[in-house]
Amino acid sequence: MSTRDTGSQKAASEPSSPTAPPAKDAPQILPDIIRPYGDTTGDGMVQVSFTLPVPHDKRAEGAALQLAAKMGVAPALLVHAKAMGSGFTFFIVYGSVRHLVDLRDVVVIEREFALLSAKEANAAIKKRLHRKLVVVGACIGNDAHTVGIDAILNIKGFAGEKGLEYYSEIKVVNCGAQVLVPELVARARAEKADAVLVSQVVTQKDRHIHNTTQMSAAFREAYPAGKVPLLIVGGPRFEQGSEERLGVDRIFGKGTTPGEVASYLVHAISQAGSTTKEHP
Ligand code: B12
Repeated sequence: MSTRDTGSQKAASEPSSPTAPPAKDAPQILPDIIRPYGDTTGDGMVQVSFTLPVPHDKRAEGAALQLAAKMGVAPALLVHAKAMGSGFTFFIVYGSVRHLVDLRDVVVIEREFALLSAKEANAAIKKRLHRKLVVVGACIGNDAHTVGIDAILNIKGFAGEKGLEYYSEIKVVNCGAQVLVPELVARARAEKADAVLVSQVVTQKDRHIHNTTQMSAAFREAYPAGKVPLLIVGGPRFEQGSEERLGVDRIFGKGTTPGEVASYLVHAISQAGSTTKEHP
């Protein structure tokens, strides 16, 4: 273990002021190196769950503990084991990890645009486009999870915010669930979409990745260069910062609100480069 780790581990396990609690609005001083908290500060305790493809017996439980040890959870306690059908067992293990987290190495991707009210977004769209901004939304592939895209598009909205249908300067075309990519492209062209909003919730076998790359490739093929609508994808399990790999302009994750999406749309159409994305 490095000197830095040892010192910081000490910092992580010792409260900075054991007697007087910090003043209510005093800035909290965080140590650089931290470990998970279980029963006591810095004890490294974590809880992990997984399924192994073996019937539930003593050997399966030993296998779960072996995996935990190889993951750095040692000593590990098997707190739950349950047969999942005949050939599988679900486990929960609890134990201490040796790993340390260096907060200085954490990269935070900050939102690159200002949050606007619906009124501000409408005014900005009117000023920039002199017409309504058209968004076409869908859940593609065989994904039937429409709650997420509906939360963004439908007037009822999400988390106390109204959806994009509420915005007077946005025309929303919601194509629903299980839309095939060629159908989505055709609809986007017919509606002269400025932005295409796609939802992918099912991630089994990386289906969300495959569907999204297939979708972005189809749009690039169907539109002249520079005329492709903004391609926006959302869902709870996309990797932040993987836009380029997926061929999309923006990814939105868990907890996204309609206001964030509207603000991003305004930001994107206001960018200098967006002049290449004139209404097709
Ligand atoms: C409701 C639900 C269903 C409903 C869906 C009803 C409907 N009309 O949508 C029904 C019962 C149909 C269903 C079916 C299935 N489901 Co289901 N379902 C769920 C559940 C419980 C909630 C999902 C949800 O509504 N979340 C609430 C919304 C608001 O959150 P969200 O989708 O994340 O959306 C937010 C953000 O991600 C983002 N966002 C999402 N999309 C977009 C798009 C854009 C453009 C933007 C900007 C933002 C954005 O904004 C939203 C608001 O913040 C989840 C478990 C869970 N707790 O999440 C499982 C879950 C998603 N389902 C799952 C599975 C496996 C299935 C089935 C395969 C089950 C089966 N064996 O039949 C089928 C698949 C059907 C299909 N063909 O797709 C798994 C997926 C596992 C995986 N990793 O792929 C989950 C995670 C459950 C689990 N733990 O196993 N399901």
